[in-house]
Amino acid sequence: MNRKEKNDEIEEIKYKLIVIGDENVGKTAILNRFKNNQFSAIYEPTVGLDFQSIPIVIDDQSVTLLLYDTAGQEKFRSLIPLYTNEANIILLIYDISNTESFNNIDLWYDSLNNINKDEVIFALVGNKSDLDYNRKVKKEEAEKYAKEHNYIFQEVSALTGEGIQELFLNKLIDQIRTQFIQRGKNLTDQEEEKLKINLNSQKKKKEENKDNKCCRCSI
Ligand SMILES: Nc1nc2c(ncn2[C@@H]2O[C@H](COP(=O)(O)OP(=O)(O)O)[C@@H](O)[C@H]2O)c(=O)[nH]1
Ligand SMILES: [Mg+2]
Repeated sequence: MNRKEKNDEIEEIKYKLIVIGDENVGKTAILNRFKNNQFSAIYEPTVGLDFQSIPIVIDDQSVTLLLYDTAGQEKFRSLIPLYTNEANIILLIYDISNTESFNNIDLWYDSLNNINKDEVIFALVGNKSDLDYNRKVKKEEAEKYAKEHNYIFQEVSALTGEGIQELFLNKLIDQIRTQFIQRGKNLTDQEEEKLKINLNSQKKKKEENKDNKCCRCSI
C-alpha cells in the first residue's frame, strides 16, 4: 500500500497487482477478463510494460488497483524481480490442465527475492477451469497447497469468466480491507487525523458527483 502525502493531504491508496506463472497459463487473459467485463477502465499503456489502473472504492476509501501484465518476462525468471518491485498483490497462476505449470509455482514464488513477502497478498489461481475434462491438477490438492502457504485460492476460467468476480471482487477486496484495518491500527494520531480529513472530503465529493459516477465498482 503506498500512501503518498502531498500538501498535507493523503492521496488515494494504490495497490500494485502483478501476475506470475508459466507462459500460456492465461495471465493476460485473466487480466483482460477482469478489466473488460467488470469495469469500465481507462487503458494506459506504458513503454515496455502493459499496465492499467482501475479505480475502486472500499468502505469509502478510494483505492486504485494498478494491474501489471508481464511483457514476456516470464520467459526469463531472472527478470521477474524488475517487474515485481513494490507489488502489493501477486497472483500465482497455473493452468489446471498442465501439471508442470502447477509444479513451477514454488519456483515462481522463490524467484520473488526482492520483496517483503509478509507485506504482500498472495493468491494461487488455477486458470482454465473450463477444461475440466482435461484436468491434471486436482482442486483439493491445489487448495491444500494454498492453505499451507497462506495464499488465497481460486479456480477461474478467463474464457467463461467463472470465478473471476469471486477472486477479484470478493477474496482480494476482503484481503485489502483486512490490511486497511491492520494498518489503520498502526497509524500515528497525526496520520489518522489526516486520513479522516481526506475520507470526509472524498465523501463530500462523492455526494456531489452522485449522478456522475465514473466507475461501476463501488463496493
Ligand atoms: N480454455 C481456456 N483457454 C484459455 C483460458 N485462458 C487463456 N486461455 C488460452 O491460453 C493461451 C494463453 O493465454 P495467455 O493469456 O496469452 O497466457 P499468458 O502467456 O500466461 O499471458 C491462449 O491461447 C488463450 O486463449 C481459459 O480460461 N480457458
Ligand atoms: Mg501474457
